[in-house]
Amino acid sequence: MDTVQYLDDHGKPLRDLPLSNEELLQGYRALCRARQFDERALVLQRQGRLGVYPPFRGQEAAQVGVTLCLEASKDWLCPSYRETAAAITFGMPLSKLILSWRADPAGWRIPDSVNMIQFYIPIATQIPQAAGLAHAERLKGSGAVVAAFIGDGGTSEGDFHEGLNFASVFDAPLLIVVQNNGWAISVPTKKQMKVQRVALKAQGYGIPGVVVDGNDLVAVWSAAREAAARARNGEGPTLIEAITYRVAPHTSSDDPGRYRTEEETERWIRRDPILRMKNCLTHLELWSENQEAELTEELEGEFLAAVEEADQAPAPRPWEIVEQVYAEMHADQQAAWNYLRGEP
Ligand SMILES: Cc1ncc(C[n+]2csc(CCOP(=O)(O)OP(=O)(O)O)c2C)c(N)n1
Repeated sequence: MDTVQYLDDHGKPLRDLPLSNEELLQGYRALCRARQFDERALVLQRQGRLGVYPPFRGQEAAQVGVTLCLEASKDWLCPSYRETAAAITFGMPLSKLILSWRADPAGWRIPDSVNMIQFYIPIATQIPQAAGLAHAERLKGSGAVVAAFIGDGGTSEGDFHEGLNFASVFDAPLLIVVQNNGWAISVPTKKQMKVQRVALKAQGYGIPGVVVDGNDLVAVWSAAREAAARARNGEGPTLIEAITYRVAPHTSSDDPGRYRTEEETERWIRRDPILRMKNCLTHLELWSENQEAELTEELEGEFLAAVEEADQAPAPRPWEIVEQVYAEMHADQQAAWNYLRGEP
């Protein structure tokens, strides 16, 4: 299968780009904003100010490129734990995300203006839910699309199959974005599946499957935009496989040195999506080091303000942990909840 690519490994455009200069700049800023959060979040985690954190370094373009095609108050985002970059770009307040990765229930309450479902931790459970959500939007005739993210390992789960089949037969307006980052914790993709490309699995559901260079923001954005247009037009789901790499550990608790080589990681660091995009902008004479310095300062300020806001949030209370779990509680659950609240 061909891989959609617009930038070479150094960021030089290979052909005319399907994005305006404003979009290219918007995309680069969004990438930098995501990385700023990710780098700082790891520092907070090492200081004991976040819980376990799943970094996304290296995967920014695969997430940002898709999310920039969505409207936060109309479309839906169903992210796995790896998609903090998508959540940021979709409009989740940074302070909420900090609280969320602190396991503070206040972070799990998503603002009404952001149509995001909370990060899915059980692998692939987002796919049937996203398919149902997309089907519901189609029945309502809202014109909304749903983007669900999943990793390469997640495509081995039964939920992935059921969700894709359902979405396919009902022409649900769904984008299934598989970030193929080469690893499912310590399991390499070649031990996970016998097909060479995850996108080939789309044929089994009779839907289009597209392979994109996941470290090329322009490629991801344009493929996602086409898929979203098809979905809005009633033409059903598309599977987008974004080839990328998790430069960071699986989570802040992982030691990737135990299962992969430094050479492999170094190779991907040289294809860094942000560096490539910066080189692209520089090549097109759209970006300067002064602008870079200004942006860095702005993003640092934004992050520090978000940490301050999160730090000022009231301490979570024990009963909040189940507050958003049940629409209606069984009598036993209600009794346990009342007990936690200190009520008879
Ligand atoms: C149903 C389920 N099984 C197992 C796990 C434990 N687990 C957490 S992450 C992970 C690997 C997922 O790999 P992949 O889907 O490739 O996503 P990535 O972490 O690379 O983004 C596993 C097995 C889980 N969270 N949920």
